[in-house]
Amino acid sequence: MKLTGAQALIKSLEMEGTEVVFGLPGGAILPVYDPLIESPIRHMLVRHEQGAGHRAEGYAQVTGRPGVAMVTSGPGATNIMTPLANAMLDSVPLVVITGQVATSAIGSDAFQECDTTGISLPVTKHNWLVTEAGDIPTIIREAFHVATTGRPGPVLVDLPKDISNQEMEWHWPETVDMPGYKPTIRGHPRMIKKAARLIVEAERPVIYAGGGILKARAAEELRELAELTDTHVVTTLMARSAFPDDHPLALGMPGMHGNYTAVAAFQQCDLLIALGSRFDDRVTGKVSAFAPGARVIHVDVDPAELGKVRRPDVPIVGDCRQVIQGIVAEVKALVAEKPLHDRSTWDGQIEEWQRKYPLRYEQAEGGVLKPQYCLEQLRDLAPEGTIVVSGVGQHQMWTSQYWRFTVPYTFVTSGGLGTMGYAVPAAIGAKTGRPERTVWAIDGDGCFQMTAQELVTASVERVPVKIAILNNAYLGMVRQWQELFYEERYSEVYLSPDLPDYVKWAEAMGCVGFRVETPGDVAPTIEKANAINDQPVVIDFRVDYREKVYPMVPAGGSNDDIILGPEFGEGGH
Ligand SMILES: Cc1ncc(C[n+]2csc(CCOP(=O)(O)OP(=O)(O)O)c2C)c(N)n1
Repeated sequence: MKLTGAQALIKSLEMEGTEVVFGLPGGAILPVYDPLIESPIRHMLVRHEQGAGHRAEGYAQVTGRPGVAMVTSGPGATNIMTPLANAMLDSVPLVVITGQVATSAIGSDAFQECDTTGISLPVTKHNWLVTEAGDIPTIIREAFHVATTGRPGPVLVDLPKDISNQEMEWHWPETVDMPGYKPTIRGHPRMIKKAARLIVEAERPVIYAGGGILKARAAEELRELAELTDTHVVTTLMARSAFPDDHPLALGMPGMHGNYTAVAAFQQCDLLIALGSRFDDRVTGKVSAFAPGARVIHVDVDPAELGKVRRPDVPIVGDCRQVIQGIVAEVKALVAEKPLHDRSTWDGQIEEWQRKYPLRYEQAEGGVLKPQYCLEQLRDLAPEGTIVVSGVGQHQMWTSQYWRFTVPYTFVTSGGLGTMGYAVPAAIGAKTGRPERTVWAIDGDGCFQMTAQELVTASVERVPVKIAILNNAYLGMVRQWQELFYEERYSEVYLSPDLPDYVKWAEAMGCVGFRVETPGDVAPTIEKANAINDQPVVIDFRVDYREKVYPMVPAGGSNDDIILGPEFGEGGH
């Protein structure tokens, strides 16, 4: 069967089970948009290519399937670089197709030409420039394979216009053969045995669960390991929802804005069991002062992570799910002969920290609206299985702190890159992937202004996401740093509470808009929003601009210098 390169591309995407493509056409990708009309693949037309990339990420994060985006050459391609970088740091499987100028024009500064493979090289797991239409099926097969196996990540396929128009003989490769790419999945049995022994013998162990747990679909295994070994679990920002927050062994988020107990448990533990986590600086603070008395077991599918920041005592390269299963089996064998080390003193210490240093804020009745109060109400009124998507800033930290995640894959956020503007498009992508779930985006007013236009698509395509703007009229997180570390010298952080008018803006984009100014209005308005299921909804919560995120470990400082905040009397512990 003869097909054009463009037809072969669409057919290859279909063969890979692609359900939806997020994108925006232009000159160089025009040939591919034509056969898309006949394809069963749904295309969602975005308003900015950044929106296509983040949508694909939101879709991938909640479904576990790769997100697919398609854009044109030049500015279309450069506009999607931020999502690629975001997906690279958060290990999100993405397949991005970019149009390119004709091969004869490459290197001539042609209209809308840019070196897309060059620009994207450091922010993709791999990329391809197609030079023969006949290569398209194999390249697409490989692209999906690389994006979804080992440590997942974004890949890019750059497709010149003449190659899209070139004829080829259709064929579909049954297998992928990439001799240079063979991720290690099964952990080393000797290391797994060693890890199990350390866990059984530890007096003060703690599990440091990272985003890799979710990527490996290992939430069940994590729970089994924690319960079997009576070990508390700290979940990083990227691992929130991987372990139920209502579980007695759950300690919540560590790091710069982690809760006291999670941070202290790391500092005082004698065994740190790092599972799919990467010792990010926002978690460790000053590395030399991090978990000083701990031996470290580090499990990661990416060998480059082992020893990158902290040298592990037991390094295990492998898929978290399989490795945890292996550890569980070994632990069972060991405890059949000798019980776990007594942990009652350690458990008692953890309980004491939890009692003494909970998260705290004060919502005065009828007083200025606190962002944490809005979040608690959103959480308490959310239907079971609600997916929460956040932007980046104070609201993101409060969301992670105050939401109670009980179902895996219900939190979607930009962790590694910290991309403002992520929430609105990622929420639309999440809702597209899980239309049966309620999807709430918790956004900052600054973030919202970066990508709000994507709500036009949400209205047109009937994707009824819900957006809660915690509107503090500032670039709040930056304001917080200027207040604490720059002697309240506020520089370029004021935004205004009512310019733009978020309700009118929402309405102009085909959404329902609400405004909430008092604590008493919070719950009734959320209930109204929850009842709307055929249109996107935006709530503009006018919250206290002075509220700061605590606890806080100042950047570069030791985790021992955690500041609890004014509710505890200013100062450390
Ligand atoms: C694209 C981008 N630009 C700048 C920053 C730096 N930054 C981090 S948080 C923040 C403020 C975010 O403000 P807002 O969305 O209003 O959220 P808030 O912190 O007030 O909750 C800024 C500017 C960033 N993370 N991303």
